[in-house]
Amino acid sequence: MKELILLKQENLPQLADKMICPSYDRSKAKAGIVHVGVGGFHRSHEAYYTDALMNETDALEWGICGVGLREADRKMRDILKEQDFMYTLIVKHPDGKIETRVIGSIIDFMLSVDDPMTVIDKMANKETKIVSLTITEGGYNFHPATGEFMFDNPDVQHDLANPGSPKLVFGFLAAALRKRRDTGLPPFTVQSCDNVQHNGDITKKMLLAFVGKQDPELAEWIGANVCFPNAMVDRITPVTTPTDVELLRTDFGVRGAWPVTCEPFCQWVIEDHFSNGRPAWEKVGAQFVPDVTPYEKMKIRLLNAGHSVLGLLGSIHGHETIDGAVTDPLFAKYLRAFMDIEATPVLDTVEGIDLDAYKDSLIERFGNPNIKDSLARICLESSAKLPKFLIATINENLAAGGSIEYATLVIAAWCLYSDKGLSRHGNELDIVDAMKDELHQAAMGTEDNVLSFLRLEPIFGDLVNNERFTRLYSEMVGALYDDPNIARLMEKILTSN
Ligand code: CS2
Repeated sequence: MKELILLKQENLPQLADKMICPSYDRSKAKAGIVHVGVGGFHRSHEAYYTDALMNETDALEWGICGVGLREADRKMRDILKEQDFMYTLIVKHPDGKIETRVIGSIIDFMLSVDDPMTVIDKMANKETKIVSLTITEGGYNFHPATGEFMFDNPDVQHDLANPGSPKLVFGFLAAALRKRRDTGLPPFTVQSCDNVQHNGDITKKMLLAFVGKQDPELAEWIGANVCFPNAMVDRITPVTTPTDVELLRTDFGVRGAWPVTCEPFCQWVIEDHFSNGRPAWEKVGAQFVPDVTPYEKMKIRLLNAGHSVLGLLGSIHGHETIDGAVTDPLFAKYLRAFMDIEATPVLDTVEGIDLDAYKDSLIERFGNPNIKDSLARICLESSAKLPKFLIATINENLAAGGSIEYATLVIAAWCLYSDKGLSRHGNELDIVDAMKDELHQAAMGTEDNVLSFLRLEPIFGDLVNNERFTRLYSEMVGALYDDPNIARLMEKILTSN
């Protein structure tokens, strides 16, 4: 067997015969961006755009230093370090075509759990112009129903008491911005890349709440000087599987641990206000717009919510992947009806975007048979996702007198999922959620009190007091607990609308 080529800087000339590789001089790159949360999505999205830009324009001042705030990030750091911080991006087209490229934009990686001060110093370094974040929906630490910063989080308490050795992102941003102010450096931009509506505004609000408690003068300076552009980010990025690592070996003769796979589609719409310069990402496909609001709402309420609809209903039905679910005619019909009847009426118009075409394209993207996006990934951390993806749509439809059937069945399914954790065939579902125990406890109470699940106030706010919603929800939960045949209920909703 031919020897495998290791993914390393020194092997780039050999690798370049097999796939697109960085053509820029990585040794001259500087970390203009410090990125917190280097998972699959950052690697298929911001790091990809930045690599493309460095290839095209030699923008060497915009390299990325990755930061991991959790012990769980050690594995990624170790693997990337071993590969001189490079990895392979495997783009899988629906027709089976595969494109691979080595991404070289990440040039360093720090773990704050080892030494928080090095991370603070890196963010406070003159070269750093942007601190970007992919910290997941839950990482923003706001109460889903009230939108306020949750000070009772023990890590927040720790960070307030220990400004020099924080654990959470807000503690790091505060310490680094303080240092920059005190040394007379301009602030960096704080750029959120998560699926949270108004992600920049929310980041600002959370940071100011935290810093306001710790150091009101600094909060004032941040409020007046730091930019937090809102952005819509999009690229479906499933969990990497051993088959992907194997594909690199067998089809390309490359040994690279932890490649990232994704769909060909990629979108990034960003508000153009930055505190300290920015990469010309528009040269490689990003869009800069004055107001991202309509784009982000459209994406979260159609794509992400659509994922959750397929994820929860599909898990109970016994589907395992998004393409498996969306190629089931009943699920495809239900998804489209949810989008048309419940999600679309509460969207704002997006100039230049044909919503019908956008929805068609979503269904096509979900159907990509080579992505194999697992429903387990879609359903993980549902407690942080559903309030923003789906419950917001229910609330807006309740206020406007719109339809709520399609989404309500998803909440009823979520209750059964959290209670029993089983598919219709009795297979155990792998539930990963920071609130898993609370969800389970509340759902378990359903047989005694049908509204028990809805009493999780941090998730549902005061929905439990809405008569129209609770009436419908009670009926659906009752029917589902009698017979967990979700398809029957989906059909019933479809025929009555
Ligand atoms: C998914 C997203 O996490 C989820 O539930 O909907 O990860 C989705 O795949 C991305 O936002 C696509 O851009």
